[in-house]
Amino acid sequence: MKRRDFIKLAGLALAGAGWGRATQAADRKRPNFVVIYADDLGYGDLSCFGHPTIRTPNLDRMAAEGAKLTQFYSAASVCTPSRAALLTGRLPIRSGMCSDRRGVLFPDSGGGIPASEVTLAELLKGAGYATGCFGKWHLGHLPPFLPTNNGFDTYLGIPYSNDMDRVGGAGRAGITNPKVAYFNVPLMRDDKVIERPADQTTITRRYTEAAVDFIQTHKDKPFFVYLAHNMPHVPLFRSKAFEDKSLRGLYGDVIEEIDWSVGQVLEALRREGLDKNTLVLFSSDNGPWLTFNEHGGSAGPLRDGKGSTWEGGMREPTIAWWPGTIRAGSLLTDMASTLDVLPTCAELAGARMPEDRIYDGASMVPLLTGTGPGRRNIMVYYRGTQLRALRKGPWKIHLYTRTEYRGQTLEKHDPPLLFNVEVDPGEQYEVGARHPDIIADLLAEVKKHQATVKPVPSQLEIPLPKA
Ligand SMILES: [Ca+2]
Repeated sequence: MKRRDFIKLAGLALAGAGWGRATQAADRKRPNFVVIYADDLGYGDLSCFGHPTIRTPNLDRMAAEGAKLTQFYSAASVCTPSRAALLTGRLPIRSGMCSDRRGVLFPDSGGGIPASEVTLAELLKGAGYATGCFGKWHLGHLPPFLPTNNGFDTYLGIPYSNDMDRVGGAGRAGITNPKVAYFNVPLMRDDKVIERPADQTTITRRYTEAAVDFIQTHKDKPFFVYLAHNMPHVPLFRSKAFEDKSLRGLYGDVIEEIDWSVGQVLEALRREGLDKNTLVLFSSDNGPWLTFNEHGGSAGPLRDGKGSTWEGGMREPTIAWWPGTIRAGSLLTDMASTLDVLPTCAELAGARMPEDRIYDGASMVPLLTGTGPGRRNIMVYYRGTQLRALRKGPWKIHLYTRTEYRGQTLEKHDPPLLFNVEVDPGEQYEVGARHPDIIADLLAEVKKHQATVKPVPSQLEIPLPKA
């Protein structure tokens, strides 16, 4: 089904369900959604997740008023597939938004999110929501793939990573030392470039102001805000007000500005009286970029980071906030994933999910509202198109491992490595020899999952069309 037809159909379905001419009173009953997505933030980089020197009072308050999710996964360990999974509710292998040759989309990429995918924004727009995207997109920078052609009413942001379009300074020093290189990345409003290079020192602040402005403008109807910061992906930038403030140095400054941003958004919701009717979710697209040493973050107790299918690559520091609905101070240890966000929002918005495709998640409404357990018992860990690990309950097998970005070779494990990631979240103690039955059970789950996968052409390998 084409997207536009889907939006029309979704609108009709809603009309049938009584939402079509929803009064403002009825509309107010449907919650707003705000998804705040950091870039390369590690599991251990917030005070409320144990960082000893980074101060995040706003996120700490958000967690105290809401719920901390300690076993929440991104569906990939790098940017493009992770974002595709969040916005489609489907594993990137189903949409072609992953590749073994190129981990993510680049400025010389000609592909992007396929028109056949139904994004969360399209689903909610079809249900009458106002939709705004502020920040990093990374699902294709050519016109058909931009946010405003994928369900968002408006967009302000850098369409890919902030270390792309580099001018000068080869190698790592070129990324971490602003004196030797700069990044000629565009800042776009809707489908137009409005600034190039984007001034990244003010980027976190400007995304925040745009998101707050959108909330104020759309306070009388349901809205979806996707605030996807470009930070703390290297190169690191922060505004004047945050320079040299954090005990953690430059990286800490950057996180503390993101924390300020979260405070601004939550304060805007309180000010407009929307706090009791808005679900806010904070998470990160993948783990810390460890190869950048002190410019990269920390996965805390978890093993490894960005690019890896060890826990530190994909388990993210996640907070859900909805005063009056999510019990304040909850600690939710059930497994969940960005793949569950679309089904959650669909249920709460009364939007019907398309039935012609496989979804890889389930609604988190019971978990978040305390009315039932989490519905996720299995998580699969892909790198590109390769399934490298699978978790079922507390058990995780690794079929392949590789510490990414450090020149290690891929290791195949036969029999697979086995860890109990609840007893041993740091994946330090391999226990396969003691549990051949558990390995056999998880291998059966691998087979079952793989039988559902029909690989599609990779969007990440399509070159830019010649001008
Ligand atoms: Ca990332």
